[in-house]
Amino acid sequence: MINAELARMFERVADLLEIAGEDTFRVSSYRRASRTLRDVAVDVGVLAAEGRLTELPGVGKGTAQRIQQYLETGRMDVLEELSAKFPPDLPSLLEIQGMGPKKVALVHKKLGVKNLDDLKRVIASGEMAALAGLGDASVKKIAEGIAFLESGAGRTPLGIALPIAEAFAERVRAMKGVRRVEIAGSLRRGVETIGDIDLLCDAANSELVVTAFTKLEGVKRVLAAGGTKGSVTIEMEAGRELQIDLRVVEKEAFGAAWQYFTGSKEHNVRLRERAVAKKWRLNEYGLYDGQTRIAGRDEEGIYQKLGLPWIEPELREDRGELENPHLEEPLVTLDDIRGDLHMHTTASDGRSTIEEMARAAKALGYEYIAICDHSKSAVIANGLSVERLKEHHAAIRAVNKRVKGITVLAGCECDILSNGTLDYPDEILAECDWVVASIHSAMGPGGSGKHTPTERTLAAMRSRYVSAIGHPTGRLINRRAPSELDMKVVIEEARRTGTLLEINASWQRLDLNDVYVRQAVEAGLMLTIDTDAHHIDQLGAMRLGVLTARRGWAGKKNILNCLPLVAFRKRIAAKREA
Ligand code: DGT
Ligand code: CA
Ligand code: CA
Ligand code: ZN
Repeated sequence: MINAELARMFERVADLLEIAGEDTFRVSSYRRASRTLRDVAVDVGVLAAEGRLTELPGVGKGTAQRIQQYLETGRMDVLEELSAKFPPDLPSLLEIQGMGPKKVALVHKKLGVKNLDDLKRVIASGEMAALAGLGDASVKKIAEGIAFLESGAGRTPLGIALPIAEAFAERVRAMKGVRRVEIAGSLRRGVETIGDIDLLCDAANSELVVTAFTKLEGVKRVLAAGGTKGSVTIEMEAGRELQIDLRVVEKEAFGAAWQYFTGSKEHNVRLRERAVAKKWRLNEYGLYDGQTRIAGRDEEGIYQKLGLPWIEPELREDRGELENPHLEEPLVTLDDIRGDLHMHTTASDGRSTIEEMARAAKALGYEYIAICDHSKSAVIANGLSVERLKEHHAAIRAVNKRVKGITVLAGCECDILSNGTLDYPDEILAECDWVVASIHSAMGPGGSGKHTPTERTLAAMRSRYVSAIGHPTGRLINRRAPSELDMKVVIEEARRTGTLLEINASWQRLDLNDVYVRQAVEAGLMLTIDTDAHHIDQLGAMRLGVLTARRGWAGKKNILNCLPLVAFRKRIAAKREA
């Protein structure tokens, strides 16, 4: 869609302006425009035709003109002029942790660095550390940033891949003669990053479908187009490509194929061993006793013949699901979720109002939400002073009265400062219905001060007013490594103090991750799943958090926001009154 394309272009302009050393006001106006374009559900092309572009938040006259120019001519002067000044791969260096725009400009100017390979070379040769203003420590951090980036290289975050896969599945479903389309692979298992998208399809004429698939709008390259399989790529940000595989399989083998291509490979290996032990064969066409196919039409049949209940895709990682296939209680589902306890509004760095959030959450069927804007030390996020928090809470309570059918709680996301203290005094926290405490600063290994992230987290949990710890490890998928939290200690203290740990469902975070969720669930801990939405469109991220929870074997009883409001309130009060 044109919105996403324009959003990418403005993002690029902002990056290049930063490298060029332009003032931050101009840079952030492009970033704002980019974010708006990403978020709005209406087609910008339609708005432009109606002359209504400037109605969008963050889109002024200048931006509107640039959008118009691009829609009319397919070019954008400002981007072309800036692009001409720098090598094309230079902005991608900004993705490296520790490489800000000043450093990118510096290594480009002084050392002629044009791309990642150049950067690695000047790090290895010591030329970079010798530059004035850069020390060994900062170069070491950048080297670590590169290693981290490369460890996840080429993998697409779940939250980006999922809607793309669903859109393609829908388009294949609409083709003539197509009877069924399903998502398989790591995406079906809800893995946090995706190597490629795998689609399965049952159709009357497989060649026709494969051909039509390779001709879908948005396809960049066709890697394969055979009788039963098509493989294409689509373009992602920074020139990256994402592969989509489509396999057409016969109806009688659909279950076997779905099982096989869902994986994981490790799970499949173990399952095949069970088949071999019975002197059978298991492959993508079915389960065979000699030449006879004894299962394959559906997944249940395969598992059943192998003496197993059907296993949830999110568990298929060979992490004990074959030894202990019977769950005590079903995994949590999106339907079980009754509220969302972490979201921002225009009062701090969000882009929807309290009332918009309340109405959108109500439309999702929620019983309650908590508005949690940033606290005063979060300056770049427009954090609230005590005075502003009080006004904000009054506004939240007014919305709660006005909007019927949902309870809107007045909360905050209180920074955990570098010495482990909280950003608001106790008497202010006591006025909040719900407090998420999060680390947003000095997160590096050991933090920048004397206090480690573990110590800061423990200190926050010991406050009776802290209901939950937000995004506990602070990681950003593919961008920032998790802080070195001693999770065992954190979980134990969470249990002792009655503090919740959050599964932050934002696609950039998914923090806690699946492995830590499992650890918490095994310790009998309760967790929350929250979207940290900054716009009503982001409330839908809840399903990503639910997938992560399911990968950690969490049932409804492990998730606080599956409780009805009254029980939920009791649980919070219990910690305060303990
Ligand atoms: P990805 O794409 O890297 O995120 O991960 P997957 O799990 O989607 O892997 P992919 O796309 O290479 O293959 C899809 C599934 O097909 C995989 O989960 C299991 C199955 N599969 C692929 N290759 C093999 C194999 O060599 N042996 C077995 N047992 N299964 C395989
Ligand atoms: Ca895949
Ligand atoms: Ca694949
Ligand atoms: Zn937040």
